[in-house]
Amino acid sequence: MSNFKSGFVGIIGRANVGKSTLLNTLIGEKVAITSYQPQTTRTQILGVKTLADAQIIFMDTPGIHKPKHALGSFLDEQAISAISSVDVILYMVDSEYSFAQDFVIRHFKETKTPVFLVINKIDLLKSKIEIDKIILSYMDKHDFKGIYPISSKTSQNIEYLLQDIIEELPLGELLYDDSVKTPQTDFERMAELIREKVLYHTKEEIPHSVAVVIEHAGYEHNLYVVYATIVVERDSQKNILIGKQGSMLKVIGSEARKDINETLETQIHLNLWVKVIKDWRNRPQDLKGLGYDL
Ligand SMILES: Nc1nc2c(ncn2[C@@H]2O[C@H](COP(=O)(O)OP(=O)(O)OP(=O)(O)O)[C@@H](O)[C@H]2O)c(=O)[nH]1
Ligand SMILES: [Mg+2]
Repeated sequence: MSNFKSGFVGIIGRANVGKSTLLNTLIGEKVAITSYQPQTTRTQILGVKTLADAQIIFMDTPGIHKPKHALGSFLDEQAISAISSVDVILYMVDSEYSFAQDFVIRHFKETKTPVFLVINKIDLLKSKIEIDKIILSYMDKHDFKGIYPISSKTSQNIEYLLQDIIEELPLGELLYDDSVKTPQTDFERMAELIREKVLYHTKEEIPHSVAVVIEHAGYEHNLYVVYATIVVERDSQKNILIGKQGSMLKVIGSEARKDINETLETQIHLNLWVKVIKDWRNRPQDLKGLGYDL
């Protein structure tokens, strides 16, 4: 009998703790976008890691927060639903604490799934005492299967975490072809990479008000041209995104094209447009059209 193992691992936690960065470090490729802005991830994003003895499917989720609109509730549902369908839960925290986390921990009591407490960003901590303090503050919250101080950025302790995850997985077959790193389509990945550049170049409300749709793509002469629309909620946001004489959109487009070409190992030409759909985050019908499938 084969000893091969396979299974699902959910990465959940508050926004901005580094869940998507961990996913990318584990997979060794940018399968999820990341940013210094909270609420970057908007859907469940799968990353597939195939080793000689196991295949692990990691599920990155949106940061859990107090929902203020339809998109917000959708994000929380995406994160919470991951808990019930995985073999291992990675509950990620960093050096901060908020009551939203107690709300999440309550869900762990309702499941038999092992929960690993993953303390990320230890590269930012000055001493081991600081790590111990965080560990102590979580000890009485739940009977965690293991506690892992890591750095998604420097890869510290990642290998050790990976080995313990494999221990918990059931025996099973390959679920994805061993060459697959993520089941996302190229269009989905391109839209996300464009949104990532918007997040890095805008502030305040704009990052949360943006969605990106790939309208179509195809060869024009010898060039593969991708047409994408950045959707915002207000005219003022559209103006900011376009910038003086189109300067902002130019920077976003140029960085997105470079990253798409590098990440997807392709050669595209990118055509970007900006469009206003008033209040789309509160309209379930529009959410669906923008890739957030309710
Ligand atoms: N110093 C340090 N920074 C990190 C580490 N991991 C992530 N970050 C940074 O933390 C910020 C948030 O990272 P993300 O991976 O986007 O966080 P997330 O938890 O996926 O956030 P949401 O998708 O908004 O829920 C980014 O600026 C990352 O570069 C780490 O181990 N060390
Ligand atoms: Mg994320």
